[in-house]
Amino acid sequence: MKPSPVETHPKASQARILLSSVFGPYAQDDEFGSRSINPMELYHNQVTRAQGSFSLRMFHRSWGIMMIQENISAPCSVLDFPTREAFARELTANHYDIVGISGIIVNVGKVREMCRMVRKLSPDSTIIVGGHVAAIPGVEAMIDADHIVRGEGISWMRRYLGEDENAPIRHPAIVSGLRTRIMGMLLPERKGGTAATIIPSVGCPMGCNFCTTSAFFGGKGKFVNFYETGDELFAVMCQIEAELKVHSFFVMDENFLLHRTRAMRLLELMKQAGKSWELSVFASANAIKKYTMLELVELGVSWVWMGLESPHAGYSKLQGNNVGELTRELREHGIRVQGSTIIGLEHHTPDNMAEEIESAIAYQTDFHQFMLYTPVPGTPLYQEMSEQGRMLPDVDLADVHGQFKFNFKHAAISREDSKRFLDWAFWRDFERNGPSLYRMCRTVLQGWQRYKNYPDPRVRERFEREAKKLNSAYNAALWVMEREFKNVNRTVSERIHKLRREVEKESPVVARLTAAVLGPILLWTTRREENRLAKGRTYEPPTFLERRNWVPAVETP
Ligand code: B12
Ligand code: SF4
Repeated sequence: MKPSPVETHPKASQARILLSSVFGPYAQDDEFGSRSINPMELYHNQVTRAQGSFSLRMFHRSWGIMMIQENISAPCSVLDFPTREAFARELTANHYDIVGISGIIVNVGKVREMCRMVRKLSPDSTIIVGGHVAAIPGVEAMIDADHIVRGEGISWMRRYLGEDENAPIRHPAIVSGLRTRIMGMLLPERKGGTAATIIPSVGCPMGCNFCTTSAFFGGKGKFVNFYETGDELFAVMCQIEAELKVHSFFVMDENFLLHRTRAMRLLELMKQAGKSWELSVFASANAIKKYTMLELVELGVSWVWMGLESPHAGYSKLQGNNVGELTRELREHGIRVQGSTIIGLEHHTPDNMAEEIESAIAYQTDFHQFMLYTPVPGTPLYQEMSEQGRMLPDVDLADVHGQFKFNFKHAAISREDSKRFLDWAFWRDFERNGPSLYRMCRTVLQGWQRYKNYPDPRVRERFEREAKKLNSAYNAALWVMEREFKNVNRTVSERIHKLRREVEKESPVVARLTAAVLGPILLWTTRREENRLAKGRTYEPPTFLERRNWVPAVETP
């Protein structure tokens, strides 16, 4: 190991840098730690994975390295989702002084292999590894890197290159999702059609014991703000709105609503400028309760990802909140809710587990993520479990992703049963509540009916935009879901039918016409997709190579 980088790289900002995410393919089982049940997808990995052809499929870029690239002045390439061959090709086609590799804990085997490849193919390069993989205790002995960076990487990299680490953060224009696919249809990618990702901060001060993001950026009471004020955030959002022609933002901040002063200032500026923006946010129940429903609606909050955990678990973010009532109220105001429930908390037993799952499902959230209670290296929970001697010794880190089996000894639930309960939760949610796409349509309709005559034109405009989709493509999708669900759960099929009738009441001609014309096509693509999935079809993200401040290397004679 070279010494810790208090000193700068000898070439400082002249150093040529490659930043890469770990290599694919991802949705397969291999020796480097890819797992077929752990694809490079958000929804299909951990939210809608039991929903077959109705599962929402999409990819997200590696925003950490995109943020670093945007905020340094050195010539820098970002290679995202490479194959091993593409990584090798880039290492040999260009000379890089620094190779930065970004990974999370499950990817440690790939990070190890990439370090090995750099040493072989580009022996003069300095290897820097960052991202959550750096939180593994003893990682230094597992991979051959020169520097392993824990926590926030922009300031570290600026420091290493001798640049001003406190300079304002520039935000790259990031399209939040790509290659979106549902019911066997690849959605067209038109400019402005997909939300932009905005990253106001990293970390979360709530410090829940299992939370790896919170722990990685300092733990309880700590986090790193990229944009402190509503004014700064508003300016960045305006810039990205202009660049990407979006009015919808995926706000990648672990607990956006916790910072009320910033959010309320943002609302004030949005009102002054007449911005009819939509925000998808992560927020804990205690943070949501800091706002009235009207404040949330006016702020454009249209989708909330919130931890439901379990009412009996005692997390401070849930204290004093009736989560069931809150999720219902949000949906009644047109705010889609993505609930997140943990399977295998300390108080769970084989006797109460099914009941706890049933009550979580009874909230009828639009989306529902289930995750195993997982002591992840670097978290207080991991520390505690290790001290109690409860960590299972032979679990491959590639399997510690919360969607397989316990990696610790639970007081009452066996490792095998952990998987059974988890799989059952996904299946039961789908069977009882129907496809998330239907549930989302239901919430959108409630919002539209409630706010279509609201005095603030920004709010009306937002709900109108959503209702337009409901009256067209979504209604055709409802037609298909109603048919297909007849065999799964007749009650759900009838509920979908009722919703479709309501949608058609709002817009009798367009909605009926689209269902009649587009419905049969969608039915065909849905069934074709179902067949493909049954035969084992998986999806992989494309490779990206993007250069910034790039000048071709000067050949030395
Ligand atoms: C978007 C996302 C994804 C995307 C993939 C993105 C991608 N292209 O890799 C999807 C949805 C596909 C995904 C999948 C998974 N994810 Co994910 N994901 C996230 C999420 C929500 C945002 C990441 C992000 O961009 N953050 C903002 C950026 C700015 O922060 P950052 O990435 O941490 O980068 C900063 C530093 O870490 C550092 N840094 C990062 N890279 C590098 C490189 C260098 C060289 C340096 C110096 C520094 C550095 O600098 C950056 C700026 O400060 C995070 C949660 C979170 N809030 O971060 C989880 C998170 C990273 N995912 C996580 C997990 C567990 C998974 C999955 C295993 C799914 C699952 N079952 O939960 C899969 C694995 C997929 C796979 N096969 O590899 C965990 C990681 C846990 C851990 N300790 O390893 C997180 C923290 C969520 C959580 N709290 O559990 N994920
Ligand atoms: S509130 Fe959510 S993001 Fe914050 S520490 Fe708890 S689990 Fe992590």
